[in-house]
Amino acid sequence: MSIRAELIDQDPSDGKAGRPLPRDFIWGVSTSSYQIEGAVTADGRGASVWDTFCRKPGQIANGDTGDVACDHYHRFAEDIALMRRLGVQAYRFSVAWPRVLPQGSGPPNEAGLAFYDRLIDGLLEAGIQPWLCLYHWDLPQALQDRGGWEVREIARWFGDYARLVARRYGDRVKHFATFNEPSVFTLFGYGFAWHPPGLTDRAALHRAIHHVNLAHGAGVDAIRAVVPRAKIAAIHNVQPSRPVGTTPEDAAAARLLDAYWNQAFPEPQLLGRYPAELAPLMEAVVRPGDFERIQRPVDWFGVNHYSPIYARADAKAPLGFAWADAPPEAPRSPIGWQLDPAAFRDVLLELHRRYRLPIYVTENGTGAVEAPNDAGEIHDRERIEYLKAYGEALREAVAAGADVRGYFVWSLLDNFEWGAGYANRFGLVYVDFATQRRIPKASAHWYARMIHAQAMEGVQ
Ligand code: IFM
Repeated sequence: MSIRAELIDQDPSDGKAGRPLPRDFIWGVSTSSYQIEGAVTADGRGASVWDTFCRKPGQIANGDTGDVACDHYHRFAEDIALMRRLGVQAYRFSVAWPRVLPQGSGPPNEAGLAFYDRLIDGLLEAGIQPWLCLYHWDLPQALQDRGGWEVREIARWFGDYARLVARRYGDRVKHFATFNEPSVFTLFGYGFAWHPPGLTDRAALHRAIHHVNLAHGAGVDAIRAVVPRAKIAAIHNVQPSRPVGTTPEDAAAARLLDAYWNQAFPEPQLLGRYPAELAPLMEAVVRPGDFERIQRPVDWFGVNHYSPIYARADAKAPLGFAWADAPPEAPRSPIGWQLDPAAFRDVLLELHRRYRLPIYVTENGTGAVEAPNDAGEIHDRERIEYLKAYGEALREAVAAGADVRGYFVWSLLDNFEWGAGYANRFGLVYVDFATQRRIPKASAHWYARMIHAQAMEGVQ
């Protein structure tokens, strides 16, 4: 990418602030299958729960769907070229389970598998490491019809899917993640009805949590058996959970949200137990031997971090608490998410202290409602400021001892932002969804320059 002086900040300390990172620190970008691929009926892909959910009136802003998204399925080579020009060393993407197993289990779809061959080969040719995530929320609808995450059998279905993927790509992919943000798709899908399957059912939520944890263990075992040297993890979203008010009830609500959001998956997966707030609630679904099945050795911790979250006590809500807004005086991003880089630093330090695994930040970034100016450029200064501030927080955490080894911006491209549809843009690269034209934003130029400066520092 040519560095366009008028589009980048001239501060020579951009995002570096003089604190050294490990020499082999990885800079990357992240995406996910349903959010970018489109081509939802191409070449034998089966339906996913998101295809179904998007068709329910009122669920997605503007009635948007992932039917076309960024058409990455057909334009992946152009997207790899964009990454190459950014200078990223790694790309985290997810495999669409229904593209490779249209019914979720049973016969694989060769055309779907071949798509990821092309993607992985293209990345390797471009010198970019493929980091493969098995599950970023697009469950095959056929498995949802058989009970989805509520049935225990899904751990075996997921293990079989993981084995298929590991066998096919394990010769070229070295970094695998089982799940992306399991707490989001379980809590939003079964507690708040904001994601598929659209339920507010506490017992169903607890079944889903436990079966995702069992599936994680089965997935780790399947990948390890096929690719013994693979580096395997799960990716968790971790952000401080805060009470919106000062009452003891709000404090309890924040503790419960913390348990569902930050602990329901890492604690059993890494420490072999549910957190105290959840343990009694999970008793009905946990069977003898389950924690041994769940707590399988992993190699790294994937953390996605955006903003603190807030809870308010609400006795009438299915979970006993409501999702709440940050205080009005809190600094916010253009789409209203609280800005708090110190929280990011503290989360990294706490994860290091608690789990003692190498940490990779697999998502961090900020959303905006954006359009090109008359010159066709996107001057996303707020995103650059965000990336600088959060980059500095990361450096502070590393300087204080956190073992953080990589950072992936969410996201490479503007994409389908779930319930917000295409309104909220998180990309370093702008996507004109009418024409599929890609335009690197000022932040893309900034990120390229920062990665280049880091590389230069490393060779000195
Ligand atoms: O777009 C999402 C992504 O799918 C999961 N993490 C948060 C991002 C921004 O909301």
